[in-house]
Amino acid sequence: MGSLMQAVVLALATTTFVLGTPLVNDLEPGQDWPPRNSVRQPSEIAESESEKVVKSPEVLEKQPTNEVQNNVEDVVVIEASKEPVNEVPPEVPQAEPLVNAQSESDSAQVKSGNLKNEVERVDYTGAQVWKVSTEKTGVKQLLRQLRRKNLIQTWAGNGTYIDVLVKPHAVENVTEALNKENIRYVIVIENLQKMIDEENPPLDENEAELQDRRGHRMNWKQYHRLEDIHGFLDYLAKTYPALVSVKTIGKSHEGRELKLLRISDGKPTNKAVFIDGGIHAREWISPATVTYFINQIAENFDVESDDIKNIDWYFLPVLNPDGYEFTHVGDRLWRKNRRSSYGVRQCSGVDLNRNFGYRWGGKGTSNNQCSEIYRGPRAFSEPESKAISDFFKSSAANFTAYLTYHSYGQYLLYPWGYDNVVPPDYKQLDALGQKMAAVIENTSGYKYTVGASSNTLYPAAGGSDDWAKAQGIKYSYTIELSDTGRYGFVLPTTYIEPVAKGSLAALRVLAAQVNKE
Ligand code: 0X9
Ligand code: ZN
Repeated sequence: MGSLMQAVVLALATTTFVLGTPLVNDLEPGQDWPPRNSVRQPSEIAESESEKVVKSPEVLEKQPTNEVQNNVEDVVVIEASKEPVNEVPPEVPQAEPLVNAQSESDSAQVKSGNLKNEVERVDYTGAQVWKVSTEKTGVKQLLRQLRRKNLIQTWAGNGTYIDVLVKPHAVENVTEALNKENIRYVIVIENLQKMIDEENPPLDENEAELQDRRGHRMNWKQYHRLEDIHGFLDYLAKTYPALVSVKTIGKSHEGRELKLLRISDGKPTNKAVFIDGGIHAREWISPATVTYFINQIAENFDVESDDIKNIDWYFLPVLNPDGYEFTHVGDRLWRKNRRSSYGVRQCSGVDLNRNFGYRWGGKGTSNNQCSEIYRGPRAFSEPESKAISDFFKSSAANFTAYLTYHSYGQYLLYPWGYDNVVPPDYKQLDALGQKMAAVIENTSGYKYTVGASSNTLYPAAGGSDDWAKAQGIKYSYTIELSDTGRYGFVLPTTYIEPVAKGSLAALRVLAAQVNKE
């Protein structure tokens, strides 16, 4: 992993927030989109049908060899130092301080801002991100111990390394522990807070003025607050009423709207594609990429390819709006939604990508509220995931593809995610995935790994991709956008356009396939 071990170079910048636009032009509550010619209702397809799984030779051969990579508990869990809470406390609402779900001993200190209504922000000053080689045996166990002691958090990894957030107070201890076992690592981010501060610089005055004249505040040079994103969706619906419509399909825990935008020229023969982003709050490149698609297709529809025009596009760019907003004002590295922990203040939130109702509760999920992969008390317990399920149930559209955008790692993953098995048509999913990966590499130079989710990453049940596949939506993919760990979740804004361009090229390949189905 020598070449991965580069020195840290940081650019100067500051964080900014921009104002939003008023909400306009939603469909009335309860008012539905005009029905499309329905070919089938995905939700009517029996779950048992989707359970016909085929163990591919590749999958069977590639049983977990790397301890860390293949066990999500060892890859993405960020345990709090508290005793595990295995039972959900009684649902007695009570005021919950707006602080990070980390232990109080956590040295990623919370700056106390005591002004009324001011959210206390988690400060990552001095926290580091290390790329730790997992080639030696026993690394997994050591990392687990360090995590239990609340010295580290684990971010993402593959067969050869894992990215580890080392808390400021723990740098010395963790250095010693790794050195003692001769485990190789490199410091990738020396001061995480500095990187966070520099990630999303404010716009210059000209750009800000331009925004005001455009009628919306979106651009792809910045990461935006929810208000800007929703304002942009409403702007498009108002500007192109014959083509674009916005519907609120539900509300989050904290009452934020789940806005779904449809682009359709109304041809009854159109297939449908559903795309969501922002299921994990801290993965900011995801909503940025999904809104980039929306902009491209809505603003250029007349001159777009037939492959694009012959599809009804459904976009939900921020599926976890509470979490997303919390990453802007509270904790930049928040992952889950913001379900209240009713008294267990460190342990709010459900991992929405463990809450979907297919194989819910299986591998790679946790019943510990404090876990980063807490699956919730039951399938679809969360308003955000439930809204998706309800939408699909009530929609007459002919969904042929479901894409859910995450970060990071540069993976194109198809089902199943719940275990090391693949669906009967996995070869077609793999072939299309490979084509998409090739075009991303040609367009933007980013290399993606294509494979079955559980086998390529780790088993994790209750994911939205598996659920969509189980509803009969043929081309279901989780796309882990850039990068591969240099910046991880804290990807500078200069990456938005190249990442989104590559992803759009892949989307065109998918559209071509959908039109052939
Ligand atoms: O663990 C996840 O939810 C996804 N990775 S992430 O780093 N963005 O959190 C991968 C999900 C893959 N799909 C399933 N396991 N169903
Ligand atoms: Zn994710």
